[in-house]
Amino acid sequence: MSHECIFCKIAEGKIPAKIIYQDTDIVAFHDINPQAPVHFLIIPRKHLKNLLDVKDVDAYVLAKMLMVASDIAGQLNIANEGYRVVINTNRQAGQSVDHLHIHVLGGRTMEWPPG
Ligand code: DGP
Repeated sequence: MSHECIFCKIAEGKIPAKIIYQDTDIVAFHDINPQAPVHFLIIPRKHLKNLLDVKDVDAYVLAKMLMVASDIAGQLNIANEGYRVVINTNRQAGQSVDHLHIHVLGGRTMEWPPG
């Protein structure tokens, strides 16, 4: 864990978040600044900065994050119409929190390519 990391603190329950799902590996919670009618994040409990930090040992957790994203998308009724999964990696891509997270967005039409 990183003492200064806001997502580590959310994972540890030290700061509040609207938690959707959690288990021993991952936590899913609603984004504080939603960019779509449904916008939630999924993080590993393990502090990884971003995709560039992921090693073989993390593959199971990364796959679980993606599968849980689909499960929650179904529960929140965005799966059939469509949802987008985004992993911003480093600053130019828009990463502002240095703890690996996947964004899941849905409930509106989205542009492609993104801006
Ligand atoms: P990114 O820009 O890809 O690093 O996305 C970070 C996201 O995290 C951004 O959409 C806002 C969200 N966020 C930042 N701080 C908090 C927080 O304290 N709680 C919650 N729920 N979301 C946060």
